[in-house]
Amino acid sequence: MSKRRLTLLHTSDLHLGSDVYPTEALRGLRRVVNAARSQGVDAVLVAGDLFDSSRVTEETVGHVIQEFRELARPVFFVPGNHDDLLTGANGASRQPLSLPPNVHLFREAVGETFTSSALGLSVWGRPVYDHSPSFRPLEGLPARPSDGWFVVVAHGLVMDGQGTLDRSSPITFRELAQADCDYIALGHVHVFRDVTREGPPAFYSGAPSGTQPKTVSLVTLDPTDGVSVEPLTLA
Ligand SMILES: [Mn+2]
Repeated sequence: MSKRRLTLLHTSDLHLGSDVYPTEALRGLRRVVNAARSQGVDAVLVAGDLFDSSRVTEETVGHVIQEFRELARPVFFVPGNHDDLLTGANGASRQPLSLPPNVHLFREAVGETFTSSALGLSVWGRPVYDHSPSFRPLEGLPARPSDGWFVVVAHGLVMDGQGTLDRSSPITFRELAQADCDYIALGHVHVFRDVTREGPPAFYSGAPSGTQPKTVSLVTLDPTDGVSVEPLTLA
């Protein structure tokens, strides 16, 4: 696979089916889909908490799948701690989903890689089955594939790691610095934030709905100019 210029839209924390802001959450999905189209991105990364809980209606799930299908470009989606509908965590019954071929859902507990040879892009993700301090979202990150772009999608809390890691799904700056990839797409914190250290660019995208500024990350992977990341504020 050769490296060519790609643009990716990175989003997270849509919380569809929220009891608190159900309509606003659906508007957030619409903003994301509109932005993906208007920016003409090559692929979409969803860094967890797409759904709010296992109580999401089948209608909402069907709507989300339909929106992703109609995007007609690869969507890479790693479940976060709220996506027990998909992971079956917290005793939720896992809903059998029939996904369109452009939607790649990370299900393997130890993490897995999806590759789009058409894009020259590999994406690794490890779903949150056990939102606890012992779960490490970046644990088991494999070596970079021999060719093409390599992006990581993770849902967790970036911490300095100096004290004890007493928060759930922790990610340390050391882990970010040591990750051998081109971009780390993070979710769990609902505001756009650059957490890059010495390693690859690592960003929280912010959420596309709610009361805080509504953002996604636009990521450009360029063989000549390298990787650049900018927040896109959603109307
Ligand atoms: Mn979360």
